[in-house]
Amino acid sequence: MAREEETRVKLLGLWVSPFVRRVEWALKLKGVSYDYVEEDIVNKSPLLLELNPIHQKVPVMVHNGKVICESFVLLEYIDETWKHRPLLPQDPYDRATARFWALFVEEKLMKNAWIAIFSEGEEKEKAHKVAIEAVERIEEQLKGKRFFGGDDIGYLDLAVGWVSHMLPVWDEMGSTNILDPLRFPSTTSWITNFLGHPLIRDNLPPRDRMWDYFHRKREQIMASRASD
Ligand SMILES: N[C@@H](CCC(=O)N[C@@H](CS)C(=O)NCC(=O)O)C(=O)O
Repeated sequence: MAREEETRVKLLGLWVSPFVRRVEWALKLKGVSYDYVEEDIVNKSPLLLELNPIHQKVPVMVHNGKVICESFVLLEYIDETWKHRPLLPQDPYDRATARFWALFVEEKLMKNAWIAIFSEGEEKEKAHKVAIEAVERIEEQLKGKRFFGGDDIGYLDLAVGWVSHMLPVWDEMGSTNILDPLRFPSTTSWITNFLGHPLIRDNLPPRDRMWDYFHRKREQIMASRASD
């Protein structure tokens, strides 16, 4: 890989963002060096607003002057630009399947696990049920495998990576026990395998800081709901 090309990557991110984290993992797995710029998403910088005027969200990556947004789009861009150590499977059907599950986990598990930590009563029960059903599906995908794609970390592991370190924090905060290790042994083993990878282990948001961050967010959401 040309050194010149390496230095031309800039990533706008937020330390706690699962969307940013998956992009950072991909860059690191590929050995691409990049300049990281931490954003304040409460007071967005003029640079963020200029680079991602449509969604105004991180991650945003700039490569050789070209701007790319949306974490799943970025994972694919990174995989296609730096072709060594592929992240997506080679077979088209396997690629389609990995993309399908990445979207499924985002829509069903991430959304509902988050709702379950600050809601109550029927709303919490409903979100909890959908989240558990999503983990049941993940469990089926992982049976007998170290990682989603087999023996090494790939696209789907990075897409679902937040489940390994963020979901346990949410689970504890919301007393939800979505990741019940007795019910989901394959998912629990995957978490151990994923977190055991040196590149992942060394690139995780600190647990205490995550706790404080989500605790504050949860309080804000609950207060604004109470005043509605
Ligand atoms: N679908 C986007 C989601 C990105 C996203 O929601 N980023 C959050 C940080 S975790 C953000 O920038 N939020 C700012 C806002 O909502 O205004 C992706 O996968 O990149």
